[in-house]
Amino acid sequence: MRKILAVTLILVFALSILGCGGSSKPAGTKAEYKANMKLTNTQTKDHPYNIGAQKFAELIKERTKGRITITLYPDGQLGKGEREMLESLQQGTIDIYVGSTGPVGNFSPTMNILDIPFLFRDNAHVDKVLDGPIGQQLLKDLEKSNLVGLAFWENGFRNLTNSRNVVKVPEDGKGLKIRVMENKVHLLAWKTAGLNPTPMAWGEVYAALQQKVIDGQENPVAVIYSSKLYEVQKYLSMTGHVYSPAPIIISKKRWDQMPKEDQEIFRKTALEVAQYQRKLNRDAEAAKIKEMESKGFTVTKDVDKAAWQKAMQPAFEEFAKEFGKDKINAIMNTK
Ligand code: EAX
Repeated sequence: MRKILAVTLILVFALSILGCGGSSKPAGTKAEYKANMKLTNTQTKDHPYNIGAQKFAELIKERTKGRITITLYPDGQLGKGEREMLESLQQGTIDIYVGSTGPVGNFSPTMNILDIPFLFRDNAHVDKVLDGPIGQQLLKDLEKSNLVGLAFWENGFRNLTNSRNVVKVPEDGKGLKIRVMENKVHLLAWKTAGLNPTPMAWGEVYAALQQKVIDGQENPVAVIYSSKLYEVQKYLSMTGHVYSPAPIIISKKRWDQMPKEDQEIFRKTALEVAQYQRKLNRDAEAAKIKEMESKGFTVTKDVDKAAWQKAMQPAFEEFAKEFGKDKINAIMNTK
């Protein structure tokens, strides 16, 4: 009996710690609603995700007059990978996520369309699509999975790195064992191009590269630089094969507790920070490449993108079947 009581007390105590701030019922008015929220991502604190997150936390605190505070947990402190983090959002144990769309497609399948290779021409094209009706609908679709999409920040155009040889055309990458995100679009595209892709949570990638369990991986310059992948990789190919948006997503459990006015503040602020965060990411890329080159990283800029597109053609046909040629064209033809 005593044991049961003790266990119950421990459980109640643990739950009260885990339960974080805020009430569980919808708050009646803005003035009553107080919360401390947890915002997480897999990347280091210098990655543009976290710089955007700092700005977001600052503005939210200011605009809610200190009623809502946000604590940042970068560097995978709350989960090894992005899929795991999204599960915690669904359960309501983490409030806010910033990360690639990669694993999001496992929760909200329409999002996978954005991970199709060579879909976007450039940054201006990206902004038009993500901030326009197509992007807004994809964020809306998340709600069916108990996730609320606020805006698209960014990770950036992804590039291939490896430790074996310079890669310009698909033949150079033949059989290369690379880590990909837990995303079936990426998996199929690389397989079709003749590489040997294997899905893995981000938190395991550095060690896997170091121990040569894999030869390579692909990510935007922001990630390659901040996670110091040049220490365990020799070659960077500027393939720019996929653009990785980074939706900022809030748990629907938390969202439904918030008064309308605070929801508005969150949406508006997330969108404002999106402009700031994308710009700082883009402006920093060239200097990061230069710095990595000076550390002995071999950077190949003259990648034959047409050859990669050709090699991935059978995969594109699969994607057209799955997502609809009209939907893919609507993105590609956005001017
Ligand atoms: O979202 O897992 C990945 O490769 C992601 O691009 C990265 O963690 C940032």
